[in-house]
Amino acid sequence: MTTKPQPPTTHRRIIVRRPSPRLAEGQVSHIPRRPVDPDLALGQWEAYVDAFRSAGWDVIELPRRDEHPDGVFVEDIAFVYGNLGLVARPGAESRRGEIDGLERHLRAAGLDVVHIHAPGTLEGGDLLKIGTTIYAGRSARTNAAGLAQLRDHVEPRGATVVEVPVTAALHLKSCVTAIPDGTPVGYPPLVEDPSVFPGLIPVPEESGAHVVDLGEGRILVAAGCPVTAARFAQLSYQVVAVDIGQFERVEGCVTCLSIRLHAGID
Ligand code: CIR
Repeated sequence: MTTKPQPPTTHRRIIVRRPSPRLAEGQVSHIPRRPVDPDLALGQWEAYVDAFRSAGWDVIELPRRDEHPDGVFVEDIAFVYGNLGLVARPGAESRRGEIDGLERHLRAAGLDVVHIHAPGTLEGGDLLKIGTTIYAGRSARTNAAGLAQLRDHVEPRGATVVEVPVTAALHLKSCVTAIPDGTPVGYPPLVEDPSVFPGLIPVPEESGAHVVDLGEGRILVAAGCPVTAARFAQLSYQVVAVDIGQFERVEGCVTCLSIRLHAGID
């Protein structure tokens, strides 16, 4: 693993999309379907976005696409590496239309845009970026052709792609993310091959494996992983916890509600 920094983005921005009133109809693959309260979800989403604003991030809001129940989970439709914006091709057919119009917004954010094409499928939730290493989950949503196209786009830009099998959860980032110093954190029952991740910190709560680097020593985690949050605080991180319970009901986590444009761990 190398932590050589990528070309810096000048400031921190997130791309988000307001949740659809049909969020309850979103895909669920590894958990039983449960009801979702759309009003509560909207309030949780607003608090999530506010956590970034409070940490100094600018917010780019994509147009609403209420016909897409999973449209709020924008992490899955793009991947950003330096100045490259990769438009994904979701493995879930119900999510394919979510990419419509995305290229324009990525270009407006100053990115060079490329696309994943059929037969490739790839979802951003399967990509974990630590310095110039991109851990790439091969999952039910991201296939070999998608990963080959990813390599073609990022390796000439200096990245190393490390393929990781993912069968126990939806995406790689459902199992493993990383804290800002580049150390991976994972929930052991879901990490199929821990040897892939040097120095992996095991965490005792599933949602504790989902960390967003907010910058300047701050990290965003979901409420509901207090033991893990206390551990991160001991490592001197300032932990910001947000309740995203309504999104967890449709297998979302704290990473998947935004695309981060920054130079940090992602
Ligand atoms: C899906 O199954 O596609 C959505 N219900 C949840 C997507 C969550 N994405 C993520 O964690 N990156």
